Amino acid sequence: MPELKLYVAAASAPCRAVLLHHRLLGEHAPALEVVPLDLGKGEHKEPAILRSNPLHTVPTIVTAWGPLWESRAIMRFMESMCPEPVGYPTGVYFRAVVDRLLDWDLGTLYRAVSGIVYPQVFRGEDPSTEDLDKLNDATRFLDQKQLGDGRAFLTGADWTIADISCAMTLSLLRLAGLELDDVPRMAAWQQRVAELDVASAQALGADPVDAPFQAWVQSLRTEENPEADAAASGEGDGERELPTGGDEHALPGQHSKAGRANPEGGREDPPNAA
Ligand SMILES: N[C@@H](CCC(=O)N[C@@H](CS)C(=O)NCC(=O)O)C(=O)O
Repeated sequence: MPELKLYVAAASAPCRAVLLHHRLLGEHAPALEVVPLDLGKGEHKEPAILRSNPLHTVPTIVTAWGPLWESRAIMRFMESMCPEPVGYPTGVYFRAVVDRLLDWDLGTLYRAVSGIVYPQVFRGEDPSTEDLDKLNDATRFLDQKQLGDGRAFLTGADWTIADISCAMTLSLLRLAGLELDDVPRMAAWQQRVAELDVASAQALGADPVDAPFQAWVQSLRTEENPEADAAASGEGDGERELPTGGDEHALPGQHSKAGRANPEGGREDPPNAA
């Protein structure tokens, strides 16, 4: 019997963050029932969901103690449910640096990314120079400051929930077909997070968490260029709504043993986590 019930829209960035994080918890992961919602059909506004989350956002998780929403809070909660934290360090400073990145993601990176992507995808508006400057400031910070010393992940050799959250936020740029120049370290780090997704999916015999999002990106490309992409993508219905994915993207009751990229790496304060 799963201890936790997680409502998701499978292509949503914060939902993918929570789903990928749960997979990466591996054998430590609390049992989870994943319930896909179709936002296009308003399923997130059904009375049962509103009773759990009056703000009707996904991801929302229902726990033995009560409901919880906000992806970053859910990931911290999941870490607390594990016998030992996996992607949330124990060292007080190291943990605070992860919290700092999560706060920066929510307050700065996500705003910079969504300020460009959503007007473009949903209203066909081109980004302003100011919007692009904000995005460039954020991504250059990641590339040059956070990853500038050649570390594999944002705070060191191992992934943390800050990597998952920031990478999922940045994935939204793919909706706008926006590829950034001059951020090679950031691009390589994004690839590392993508590889965590692929490896944990393979361990489960499941699709990567990215798959429904990839399908959404592909459907937008098909709308823009139906002839070129028809064969590759199948049909697009012209609706620009967040797809929900289907049951095939729900997590099975097993957990990946893929775990952290560097399982031998420490969780205590390292000298250079900032
Ligand atoms: N900051 C929240 C964002 C949650 C959010 O806005 N989710 C969107 C999907 S990406 C949603 O639920 N939209 C439907 C609604 O707001 O009614 C998080 O990280 O969980």
